[in-house]
Amino acid sequence: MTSGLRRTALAETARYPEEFAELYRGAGYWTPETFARFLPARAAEFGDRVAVVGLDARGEQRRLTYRALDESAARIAAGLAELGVHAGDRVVVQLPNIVEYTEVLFAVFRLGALPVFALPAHRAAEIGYFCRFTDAAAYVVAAESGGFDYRNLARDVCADLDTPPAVVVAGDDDVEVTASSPSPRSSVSLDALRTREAFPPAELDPESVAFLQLSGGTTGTPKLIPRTHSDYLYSVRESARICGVGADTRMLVVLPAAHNFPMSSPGILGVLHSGGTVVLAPDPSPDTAFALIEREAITMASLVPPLAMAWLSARARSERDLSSLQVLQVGGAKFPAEAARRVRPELGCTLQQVFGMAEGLVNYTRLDDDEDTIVTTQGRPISAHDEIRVLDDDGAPVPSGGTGHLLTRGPYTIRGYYNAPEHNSTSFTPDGFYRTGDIVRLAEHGCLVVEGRAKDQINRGGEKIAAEEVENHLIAHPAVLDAAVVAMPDRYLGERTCAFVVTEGEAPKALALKVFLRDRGLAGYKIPDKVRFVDAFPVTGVGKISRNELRRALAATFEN
Ligand code: OOB
Repeated sequence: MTSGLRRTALAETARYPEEFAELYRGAGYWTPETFARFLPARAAEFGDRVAVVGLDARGEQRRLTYRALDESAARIAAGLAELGVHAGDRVVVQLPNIVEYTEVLFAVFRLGALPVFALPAHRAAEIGYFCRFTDAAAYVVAAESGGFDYRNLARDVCADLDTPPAVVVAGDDDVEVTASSPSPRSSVSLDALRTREAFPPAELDPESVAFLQLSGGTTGTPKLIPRTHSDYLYSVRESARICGVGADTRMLVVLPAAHNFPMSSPGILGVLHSGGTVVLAPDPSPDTAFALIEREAITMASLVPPLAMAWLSARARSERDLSSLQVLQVGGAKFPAEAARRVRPELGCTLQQVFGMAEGLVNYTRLDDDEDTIVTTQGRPISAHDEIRVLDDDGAPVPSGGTGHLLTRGPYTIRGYYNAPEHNSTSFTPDGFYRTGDIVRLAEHGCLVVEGRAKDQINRGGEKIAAEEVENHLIAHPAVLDAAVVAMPDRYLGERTCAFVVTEGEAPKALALKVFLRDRGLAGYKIPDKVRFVDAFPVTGVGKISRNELRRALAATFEN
């Protein structure tokens, strides 16, 4: 019953007005294909080709053909169904870049259940929220990864929930009880689910919600993004075409696989759509990546700017043969032109800048653009039906070539966040444009140049942090009266976070505040890099904290 009600709510938040739906169907953008049938169709077409290469949760090297991947997904889907996961249910998936990620993803899709894409860096605060807010039926983790035990995290999360999800563990599911989580909860190993019979692909409405993606966010709690089969598949197909992805593409996935960029721009889904091979990198270091490029004859990879810089500086010291690499995509944060210019001469491949957002709109520089466009712009939209507005602070269009707020509407950009009516009323215009919070300039040939950001978010090398979310956690400390989190410039990451804090009584040490946030279960990348204690905040004319003033103060410190 609850699940049925929730499903209706989900369908409502994701609905496009009929006139637009008709337009997108009529243009051939939205097709009847769904993610439940995506892999079975590719397995029929590409059966014995290798779909995925990577380590599994136990560290064993695996190569899965399209047929083998589809068979695994079909059996895991049956196992999940026996656990009580049904079409329309939500499944929080938190897996590192291991082959099980693809098996589980397509198992959940096949059932018609909705993955909720958590990142490996998320901890109890985020995961608990996702489980509660989406009323998750299951939560899938790896036993251990990067020195962190996700079984303990699952137990901590479940202990706090009235109706905990079924926990599925990839890798060894031996229970290890810690002091912080003394009551072990039942969980099941992914391998135990594999022994079942194949589950048939669900029959789904292609315009229904396929999954919930995470927003970088600007608010106290993360927002969830409902993407439909039709809208997302359109962006995947078009991205694959624009980026020249085909059956010969061998893509290295370095970024966390669940992020929108490596998943769909054109990412894992674009490669699997086209019959190519996805190679999952177990860690993002240039050494690991270069060895895999050589061994697997990688043709394409996608990176955030700090990793691209790390590749550039490691290249000179490396003996590896990178000659197979044709395209290096860089996005998620602004890639400085000076670094962009070095990609072709030093890495021997074409740079493609990608400016996208999990809410929808993705821009690419085209592979045949002139070098200046590739180096100095963030590309142009995927679709002829992506509508772009650049507006001044008062909402009036800026003159051609001017800088302003980017708003967008189109065939794969959402019309609202899941279950967030208040936030939606400010994040979207009444006629359905999404306010991206990005400040852009429309350059020649319709290319966008990202000039800044108006939203209260920190972009820490591609990882997005909502200022308000961290501030709320800081204010929960008994000695903290008020907090303001802002970005400070950083040579390597582009930005890092600085928390300005007003305290009462004896100020805690900065380290103690960081430990406090960690103990509250906040993901590591959201813990402020710097904490500054101040007596009071500068305020704006209307009495709000002036973040601009704080940013200026920080920038001045860094110039000295
Ligand atoms: C990607 O998606 P999100 O949802 O993690 O973050 C979106 C935000 C954008 O609004 C913008 O502020 C920033 O990230 N951003 C960039 C950028 N790409 C993203 N800022 C400057 N230059 C760029 N190239 O980050 C994402 C989703 C799909 C594909 C690529 C990136």
